[in-house]
Amino acid sequence: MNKPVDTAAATMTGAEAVVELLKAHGVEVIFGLCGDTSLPLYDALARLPHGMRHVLTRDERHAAYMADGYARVTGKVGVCEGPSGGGATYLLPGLVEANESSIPVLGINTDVSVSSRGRFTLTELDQQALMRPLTKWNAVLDRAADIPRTFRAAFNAMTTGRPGAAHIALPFDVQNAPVERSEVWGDPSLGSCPSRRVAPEAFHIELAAKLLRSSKRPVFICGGGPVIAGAQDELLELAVKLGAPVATTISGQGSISEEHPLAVGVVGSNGGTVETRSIVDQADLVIFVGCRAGSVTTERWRHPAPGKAKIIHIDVHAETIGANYKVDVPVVADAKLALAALSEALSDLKRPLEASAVAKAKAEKFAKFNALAASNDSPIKPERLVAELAKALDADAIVVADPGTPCPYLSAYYPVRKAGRTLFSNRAHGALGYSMAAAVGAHIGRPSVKSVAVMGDGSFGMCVGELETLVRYRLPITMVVIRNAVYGWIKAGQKTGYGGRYFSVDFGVTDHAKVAEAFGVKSWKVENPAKLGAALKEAIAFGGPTLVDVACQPLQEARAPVSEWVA
Ligand SMILES: Cc1ncc(C[n+]2csc(CCOP(=O)(O)OP(=O)(O)O)c2C)c(N)n1
Repeated sequence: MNKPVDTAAATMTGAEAVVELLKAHGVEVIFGLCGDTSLPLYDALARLPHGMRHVLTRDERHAAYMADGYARVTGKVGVCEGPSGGGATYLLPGLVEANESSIPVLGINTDVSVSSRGRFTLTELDQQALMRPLTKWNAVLDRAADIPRTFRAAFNAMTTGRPGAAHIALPFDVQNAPVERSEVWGDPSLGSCPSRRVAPEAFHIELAAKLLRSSKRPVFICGGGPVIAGAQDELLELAVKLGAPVATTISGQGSISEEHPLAVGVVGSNGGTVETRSIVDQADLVIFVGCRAGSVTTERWRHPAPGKAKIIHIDVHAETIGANYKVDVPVVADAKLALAALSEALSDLKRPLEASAVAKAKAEKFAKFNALAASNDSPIKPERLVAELAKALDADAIVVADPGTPCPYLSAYYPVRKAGRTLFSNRAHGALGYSMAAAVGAHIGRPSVKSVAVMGDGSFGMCVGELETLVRYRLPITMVVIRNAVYGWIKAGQKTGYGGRYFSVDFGVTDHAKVAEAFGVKSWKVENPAKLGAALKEAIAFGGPTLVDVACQPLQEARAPVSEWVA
């Protein structure tokens, strides 16, 4: 029988305080998996009238990826939880991905009692040390009185400055100890990102505006920052004013509609092409916006070539600026405020919308793509799959791409037809097996649109257990599995960089459709390219989880969109 909650009492338990604090920060959903040390927390979730939904997963890794996908499409903090020991080590991959991708995700692991520490207690683990290098902020609670301020600090850290992940370890006895009810309060504005915007310094805006006026061929390269900051309108206004092309990283897709005449598409060694690279090479000024200018985006810091173009770098995280390029003007600020301030400073400027170089680059890029996308070859070419997916999905649909074939091909050629987050990938660590769970989170965050996960068979092997979760909640998510029986991306690297000396990259063929059917997922198996479009459309229209197993050309035999296989 449920134990009644005494709301008149001056204290509540630590576990009850945790539930109240999540609610107070606007949390609507928690993804997680139960354990011995989590029993008080689960009991508080069962008893309190909090209104939050708990999504029970089959693996903590996927609970964290779900929280990540949810946070990416809503801008809200994604929350995941698991028990001590293995629960913490399994939650970790999702937390580190979110943290490095600047996505606000809170991981909570319950823990052995404070009073049991150092006594060879089952599952004891130094969660403080484990999570410290992987999260923006983390704490292990030693006493219940610290619960309220610890949760408030975690939400503050996740949604201010550069967003990131936070982790809290919640010992068993701390969950049962009393907390003053009057201390249990939260600020709901800290529940979404960015909760506090940092304005740029006027001096740097003046300098940047001067440089923009004098430049002849400015080019924007947008990372994840503009989408996280909701700066799409401000970016478009400034780009149009300058007549400047807008390129993006993979995480930056959605900064601008890729159908806009100034939108270049993705640049870099994963999703970029020689044509999109040429636009960067023509620039006399590059404006990095919310972008780390990392190895993939810049093809190992060669495009733009150091010293060739002047650099304006806008980022909310001061340390990012200048980490990779000598910067002419640093602008430490929220992307939305910085771009708006630049537009204001250039309010008199109206350059003609000269987009012929972008149009030429896009035409050349898509001429090559379209020729391959029309191929009736079997196994099916990745280009054909991307084209059929684009035809089957509307502009609002969310597509999550795993590493391997999906990420570079989708980011290069799948048309992001609207500004905002509709296509994404786990670009920080690129761990295989992300897309299925991230699509679950995305669906829960934005249930009115279709969510699709595209994965290789390598990725499928790393997330297959989660199919049961999709069936249990009847989630209308479509999974597309690229069947090629190989870790293709790596085999392609062995081909291009190591003289085709293939070593330990091939594995056996799995009938993914049959596996999925065994879980209760409606499935299709496609070998014939002529049947692919219809299968995708049926799967997408079905009201529950679906999977399409597609026999695809292995990456080492395909024409890659990428310029090289080196990250
Ligand atoms: C957890 C993890 N282990 C290893 C890798 C290294 N890796 C990158 S791509 C890739 C191959 C992907 O194979 P698959 O999912 O079958 O897709 P394909 O490349 O064949 O399209 C591997 C092993 C990784 N990204 N993540």
